[in-house]
Amino acid sequence: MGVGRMVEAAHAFMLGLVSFVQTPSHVVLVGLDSSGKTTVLLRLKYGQYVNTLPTVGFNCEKVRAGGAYWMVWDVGGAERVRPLWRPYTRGTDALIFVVDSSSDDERLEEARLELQRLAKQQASQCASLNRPRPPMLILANKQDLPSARDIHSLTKALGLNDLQECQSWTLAAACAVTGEGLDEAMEVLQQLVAKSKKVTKSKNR
Ligand SMILES: Nc1nc2c(ncn2[C@@H]2O[C@H](COP(=O)(O)OP(=O)(O)OP(=O)(O)O)[C@@H](O)[C@H]2O)c(=O)[nH]1
Ligand SMILES: [Mg+2]
Repeated sequence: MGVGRMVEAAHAFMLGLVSFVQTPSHVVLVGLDSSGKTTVLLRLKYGQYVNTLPTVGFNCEKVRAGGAYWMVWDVGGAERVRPLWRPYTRGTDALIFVVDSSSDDERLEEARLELQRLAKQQASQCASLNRPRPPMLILANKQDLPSARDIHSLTKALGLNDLQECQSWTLAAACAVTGEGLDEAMEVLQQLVAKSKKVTKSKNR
């Protein structure tokens, strides 16, 4: 075996070891139907665009993104299955709320209501579990579409500034079809998760 091959094999072994040792953060993808959750999950997993069908039930994959390992749970967003978000998001390390940036006013209002409902649910769940609220990444997906709204307009339409102060959140633009913006968004989320875990640790000391 040449030196190059040996270095490659050692690198692969180390990556495998790190992935085995590092506990991945638990993160749940939520958001309205067709916002692009499963496309995001499969892009993170395979690094390419994969065609999807509406999710019935859930998907789960271990991925590496933004410099960290994640166990990503992807739940259906159709109205009748949204009640399932509650058990999936219980005790999670982080949340990703995916929004179709090209939505019309009515769909954005629906997304705003679901987001506010989720934030409230998290507040009461976390109070009962005596743990801080998990950070939330609001992913402004489908930025490739001509009708996509920018971050500023989405912040307003989704009422993000109305989220309570103790909810740590970030908004990032992305396109799951090309993958643009995804890794950067996951890196910011990872920083928020690390901060939140640090606070929990120091509280428990
Ligand atoms: N143009 C564009 N289309 C996207 C993007 N992300 C997802 N889509 C498309 O949006 C449609 C719905 O994507 P899914 O990933 O299945 O949506 P979902 O949020 O998982 O939907 P449910 O499982 O029903 O909740 C598919 O046709 C995707 O190809 C994007 O960034 N840009
Ligand atoms: Mg889906």
